[in-house]
Amino acid sequence: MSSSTPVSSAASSALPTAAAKDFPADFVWGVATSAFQIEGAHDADGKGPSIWDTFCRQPGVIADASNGDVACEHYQRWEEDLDLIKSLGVDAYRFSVSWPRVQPTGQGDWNEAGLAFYEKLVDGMLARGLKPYLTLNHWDLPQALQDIGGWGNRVTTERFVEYAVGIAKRLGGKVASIATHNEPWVVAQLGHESGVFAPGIKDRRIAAQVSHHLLLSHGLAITAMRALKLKASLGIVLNMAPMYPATDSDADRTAARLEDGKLRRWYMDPLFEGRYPQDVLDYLGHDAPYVEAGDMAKIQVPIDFVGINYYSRGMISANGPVDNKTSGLELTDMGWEVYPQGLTDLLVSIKRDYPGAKRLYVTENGGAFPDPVGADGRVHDADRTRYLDTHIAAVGDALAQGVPMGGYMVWSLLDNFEWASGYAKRFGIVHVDYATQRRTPKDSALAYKDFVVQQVSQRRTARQG
Ligand code: IFM
Repeated sequence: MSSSTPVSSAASSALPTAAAKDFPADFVWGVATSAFQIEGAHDADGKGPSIWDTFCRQPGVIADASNGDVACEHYQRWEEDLDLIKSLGVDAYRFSVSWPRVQPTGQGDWNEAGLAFYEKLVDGMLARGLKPYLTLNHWDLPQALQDIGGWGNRVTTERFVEYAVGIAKRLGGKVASIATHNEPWVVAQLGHESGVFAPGIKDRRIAAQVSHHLLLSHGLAITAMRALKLKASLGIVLNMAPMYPATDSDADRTAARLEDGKLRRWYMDPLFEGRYPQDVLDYLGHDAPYVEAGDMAKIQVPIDFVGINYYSRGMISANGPVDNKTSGLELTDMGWEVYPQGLTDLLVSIKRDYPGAKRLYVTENGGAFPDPVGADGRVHDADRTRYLDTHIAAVGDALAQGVPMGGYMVWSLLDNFEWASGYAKRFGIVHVDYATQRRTPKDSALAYKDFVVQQVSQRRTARQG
């Protein structure tokens, strides 16, 4: 029996600020998740362990000492979850493939049961009229590859190309889009410099090398997948935040510029200009990555889109990031400032700085807020609804300034495993009761649905007119 409530129409009005903006008829509305955060079934049907399976077993690294073993049981409940997505009225579902589910050791033999799962999932989307947006690497590297150095070992770039081509051959004729990596900055920085994410390495030199290997593997995989002449569009997803100087002083401006360099230009410059930014290379000094002749050209291959994951801004002084609590802005449960203007500023800056980036999507945007289920059995998440309203409106403002936006996806469809924060932080527009796995659409889901339905009906009317 299904344990989710399908999304009916919102009693509340839709998203009023967003509804006042203009979105083009082909704009894609979606919701997003990732494999490790929702699937569970960590060792089912031949799946191999990922670095996150291993990492979660280290004491003290996950806030609530949890792991991804069960998560949202999406591996078992995928049909019900696709029905839920369909009932939201959206065009697209962004999901990721777990590499160790389809290739347990990250090389050689494929796991047919794992491939069949994603094939069913994609066919299920198509049967429901949903466009599949696939991400290849949302952080769950096969542990067997970590055992030989993981992303710090150049060999992993070759393994990634094999994986990408295998998935592209199997699913590339059905999916609308394939992104190579999700947020390579997180993998490099949080996984290898601060070590708060898997694989838990704390070494700036390795982190820089990892970022280079991620970019190189991206370029190599794009070239290899391009040769297959897929109908899917090909790109990458980056996390970004505009970095504002705390004051107009030269010192603060230089510090903000460097932070922007480390987060945004370090990835965008190689992708679109074929070089690393000099100020960041200078900052890294001896820790700068080893780059073989020809690597930068391999990275700078044409892509169809850049996905941008936006949550908040950075406010930077010469002494480091300014404490979020001092700004007076609303903070999410992650302690991140709610700052929709930052999304417009960021998107406009990308259009200005990277004219080669022809198509942009917001591939993640949303907020964690503590949402208890009310006595009426509903989740009245007015904070999240407001967050979505103002951020979608911010995308509308970017469109009005000529930014080539292709779509917007809410992070996340479901409450899920929020990495080092465990299950304590809830990003979903659908509440998950982890004891029963019951899914309850929050008010934000109802409002998003109403908004999207309105957009789609305007689209139809425009076509008929
Ligand atoms: O949950 C993550 C997601 O996996 C990647 N982007 C940021 C989200 C919220 O932290």
